[in-house]
Amino acid sequence: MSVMTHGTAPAPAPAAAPKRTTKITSLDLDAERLAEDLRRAEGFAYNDSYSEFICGAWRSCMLWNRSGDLADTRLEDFSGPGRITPYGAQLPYLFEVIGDVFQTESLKFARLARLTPGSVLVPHRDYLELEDDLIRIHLPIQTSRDCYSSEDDTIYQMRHGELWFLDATRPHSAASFTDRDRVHLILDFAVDDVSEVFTEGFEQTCLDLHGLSGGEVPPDNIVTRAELLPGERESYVALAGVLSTENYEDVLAMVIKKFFKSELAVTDVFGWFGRIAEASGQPELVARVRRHEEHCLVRR
Ligand code: YCP
Ligand code: CO
Repeated sequence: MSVMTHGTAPAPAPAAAPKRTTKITSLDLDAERLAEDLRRAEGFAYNDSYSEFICGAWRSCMLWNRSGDLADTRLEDFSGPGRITPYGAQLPYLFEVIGDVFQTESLKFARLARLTPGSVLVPHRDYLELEDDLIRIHLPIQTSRDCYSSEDDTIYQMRHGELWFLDATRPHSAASFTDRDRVHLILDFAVDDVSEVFTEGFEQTCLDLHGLSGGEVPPDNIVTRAELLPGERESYVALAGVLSTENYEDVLAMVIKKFFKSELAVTDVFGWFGRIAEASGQPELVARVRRHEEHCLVRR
């Protein structure tokens, strides 16, 4: 029976726990069963949706989505639970892990994402095109010490088997400097707080949820970068001399790679790239950079 009476102000909602990117725990993955799923997933057809956020290739396939149809490759608003796709059903081990760890009633999307060697993501914010933000979980299932992630101005590493909550509403990026695909399982849940995504069994055995809200990237996962040297920015701005429509993505990739290796702020990525475009004297490229920046970080 409802205790709400007409004219009574609703009780104030409890203050939402801060959402900060956090390592939740390390999963003890079964190497053989995971390898079997990864082998099967090598044969999947991946799509290039979201190529505007990529220099190189970040290819994904849906394991769970609105329709259960592999052709629905983008995040979208919908009500009710997500449905497993034929690819999701072909990965018995990952299916089991997902079911053991998460309350799948609120799971909207599950994807496998392959970041190919040498590729980088353009700093971007997710969910801008959706009505509501989702709760994003990452599980790296094939990665290396030469793969990096970023949030705001922090560079960090998500290591194999670590379960992460990502605040995908903040500017974030990734880079692969290795020679094989980085593969992550990426999950999106329609809940308000990350503490709501886990099964009770998992919470009891694996989690101290008190440490979770208000968490942050553990110092051990943070990567330190080289100090920016005098003259380096100018050397990059000199790429204005070669910038063209055809190598737009290549020059942007160079700036993003510099961000992962030297102490730039994330705002410097489009800052430096915009400066390169301006110095090139090509107004159409300046406008393209501004549109691109807005699409990635402000609105779409
Ligand atoms: C997403 N972030 O999660 C986006 C697009 C790169 C990563 C592609 O949908
Ligand atoms: Co993203």
